Amino acid sequence: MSNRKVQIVPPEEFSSLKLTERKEKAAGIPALISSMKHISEELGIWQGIKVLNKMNQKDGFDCPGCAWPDPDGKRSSLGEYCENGVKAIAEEATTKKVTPEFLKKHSVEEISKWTDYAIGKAGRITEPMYLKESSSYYEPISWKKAFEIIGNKLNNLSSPDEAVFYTSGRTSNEAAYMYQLFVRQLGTNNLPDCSNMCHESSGTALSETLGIGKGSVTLEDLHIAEVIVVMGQNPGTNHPRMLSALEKCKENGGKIITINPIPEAGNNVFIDPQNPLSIIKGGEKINDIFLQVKINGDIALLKAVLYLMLEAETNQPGKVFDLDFINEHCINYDEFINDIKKTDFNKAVAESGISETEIRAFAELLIEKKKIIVCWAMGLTQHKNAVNTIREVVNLLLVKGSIGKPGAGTCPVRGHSNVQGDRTMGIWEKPNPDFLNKLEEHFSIQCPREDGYDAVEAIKAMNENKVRVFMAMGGNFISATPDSEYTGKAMQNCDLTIQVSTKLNRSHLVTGKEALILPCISRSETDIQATGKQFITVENSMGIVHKSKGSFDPASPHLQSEHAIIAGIANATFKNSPINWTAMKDDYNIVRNHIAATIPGFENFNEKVQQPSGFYLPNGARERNFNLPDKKAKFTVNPLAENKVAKDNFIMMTIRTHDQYNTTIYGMDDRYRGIINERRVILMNKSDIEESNLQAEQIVHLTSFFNGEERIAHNFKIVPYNIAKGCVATYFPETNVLVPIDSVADKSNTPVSKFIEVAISH
Ligand SMILES: Nc1nc2c(c(=O)[nH]1)N[C@H]1C(S)=C(S)[C@@H](COP(=O)(O)OP(=O)(O)OC[C@H]3O[C@@H](n4cnc5c(=O)[nH]c(N)nc54)[C@H](O)[C@@H]3O)O[C@H]1N2
Ligand SMILES: Nc1nc2c(c(=O)[nH]1)N[C@H]1C(S)=C(S)[C@@H](COP(=O)(O)OP(=O)(O)OC[C@H]3O[C@@H](n4cnc5c(=O)[nH]c(N)nc54)[C@H](O)[C@@H]3O)O[C@H]1N2
Ligand SMILES: [Mo]
Repeated sequence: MSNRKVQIVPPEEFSSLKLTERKEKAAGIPALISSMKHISEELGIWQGIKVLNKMNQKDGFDCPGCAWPDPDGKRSSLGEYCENGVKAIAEEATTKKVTPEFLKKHSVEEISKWTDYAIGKAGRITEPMYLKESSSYYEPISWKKAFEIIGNKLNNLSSPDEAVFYTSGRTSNEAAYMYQLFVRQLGTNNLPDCSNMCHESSGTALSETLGIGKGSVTLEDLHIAEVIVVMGQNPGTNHPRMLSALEKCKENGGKIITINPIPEAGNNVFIDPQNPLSIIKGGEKINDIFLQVKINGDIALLKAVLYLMLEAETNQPGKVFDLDFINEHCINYDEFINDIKKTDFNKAVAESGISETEIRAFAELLIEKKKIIVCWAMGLTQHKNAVNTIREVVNLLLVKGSIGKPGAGTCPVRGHSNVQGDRTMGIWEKPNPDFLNKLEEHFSIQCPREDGYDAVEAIKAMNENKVRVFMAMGGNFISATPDSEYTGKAMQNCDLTIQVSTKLNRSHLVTGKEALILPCISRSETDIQATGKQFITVENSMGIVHKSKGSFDPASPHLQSEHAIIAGIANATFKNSPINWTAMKDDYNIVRNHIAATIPGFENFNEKVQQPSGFYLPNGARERNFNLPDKKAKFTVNPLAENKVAKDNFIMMTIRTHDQYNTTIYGMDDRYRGIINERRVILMNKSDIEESNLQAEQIVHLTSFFNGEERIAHNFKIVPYNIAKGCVATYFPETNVLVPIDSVADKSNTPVSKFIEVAISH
């Protein structure tokens, strides 16, 4: 165990809270001002504008923010980005630097006492750095030496399964492909990724019911849908460009329903900052119906609505459900209908937390319409019964025949900009055997066949001393994972931890006995290899693969691309390799040729990718050609959720502010929610505050309960908020310390970050 005394959780100290009005409206002039503030602080206004002009353009680079797609046709000359895309790029293109001198001055113990905000603001890492077993200070190391240390350690393991290789979702297709290939050549499937904590529940539910773990809609479908339901998602903050699609849908007469324990800005009114007319008009009202569901009351709500729809269908057969579609394309319909018939309607209404009148209005809308899209994100996926909830979403779409036709379908809105592509490239701890066969045949290697560890399993294995080496291709494993104290100690059991990173974060401080930081170039930067300037590709939330090419000078001349880093490690690990790693690093076209030969849908990759807007990957659900037995989609039976907590306790969800990208804290404000300059807050319903004899802005402590265990986090200020009764919200990652490692979703093993039973004390 590493004996450095580092702090695993962020300091429990306050900034200085100021409360303002909650914003009804998203974007508009305040968004422009906020973006420009971040840009000028991090890289200066002129350089900033130059960078922004290249973002999401056909000849430019893909925004490192979210995975929302770009328009297929003309791109706006004013720029294709949003406020939070600007912050993402400001953070990446910052001129601040973490140099060897910086790390000589500040020990890991010292930095670990800083807030995540302060750690991130230190800037871009400029050189490979090494933390020796006996030292508290990183020192510079050559790339060659760093690769040798890794190669030696890997070659001395008693089994390749003693190494774990994590991926965060920013990694390009080409780098992800090389990474998983390296890991499989080494002999393990230990490839956990951020998906395990994110949309794994969606992938699990969709694969089982529709034969593909991805969404089925395109951007155009959103524009022409009759109804879009947005569940468990905060697009105004996390996918701001989605608001333009919702606005287009409304212009075409569509209705928007949002289902959330809190009314998020932007679900209400959206002002397109790139459209002067929209600014003058004061924006579009986006939302038609807002249903303030209790946390994890979604499955109850869906069942209540399906019950009412079935009633209407029984009265007018064939008028509500699409029986032709059901007969031709689905199985298990009778079982599903029997289950809905048996639903205790009043119980379902009560558990949803929504009034019967509102549920009836929602059902009426669905009864009438034929083209329905459901969008969702973490509010559905991070629950114990997440897979069941998403399967119920699929049931709703199937009865309406709302899959595989224009204006209808599933829309799990992805997080990281290439998280979907990484999976397509084989970053998965449970690989498909056909894919492994292809790799074996194409590369003359032997692939391991046993499933590897996912994120939670990897942490438990570290805790049990079964992992000697942990490597992360991006991300911030320590802060993103549940049960921070447990995870931190587990990580410190490793002999060597390796982080391929752009910016400093807590995972560089809470490490194994030895640690390496391998700094890489970022999306917006030029990548020059032996054969010249390279580009990379990414896959967005709608399965479109397209090019991304950086054009700015790397933050430091010592940086390497993720591809070169993987090739360097592979060359240092394998003596007589049948795979030519150097050729791949010298020319990414060669990587793409390998991808073309081994992954369906990528045939002629190097030609197809030259199309300016990229190309669509095959998607069976989109064509009603379900990749399941008999090519049929499957109805499922899903019980109501168990949402019990002890009397006086609350259900807590951990959410993102408007000023962060996961564990990267851009700033201290949550502007749309009117919470300024403080992250240690707890959002609470006014009547709950009164009934608990608490007060606004009072300082409280939180204890979480699970399976007889307790965890505690101190110092949060109460913010009265319009949140469903019995529910509270805090920010991720400050409260990850309260998320129990064993509290995971059934089947997907995703940490339950949106349903934590807590007691509030003072
Ligand atoms: N600017 C910015 N963009 C991002 C990110 C970021 O941190 N910053 N992160 C990226 C990543 S990796 C991801 S996965 C996505 C995350 O995007 P989101 O899923 O939008 O992110 P969260 O903040 O987790 O918000 C969850 C939403 O679900 C609601 N919710 C919570 N529990 C429930 C529930 O039980 N039922 C319902 N119906 N709603 C619930 C919350 O109130 C909140 O509005 O965004 C991506 N884009
Ligand atoms: N309690 C709670 N926990 C959660 C969640 C939640 O809602 N609640 N959400 C979960 C979700 S949805 C996700 S996706 C995970 C996120 O988990 P991660 O993906 O592990 O975390 P990030 O904060 O996105 O990682 C940020 C770091 O990535 C590095 N980085 C940025 N760009 C690049 C790049 O181009 N290359 C490389 N190599 N590195 C780069 C930087 O060093 C930066 O510090 O967290 C999960 N954890
Ligand atoms: Mo995510």
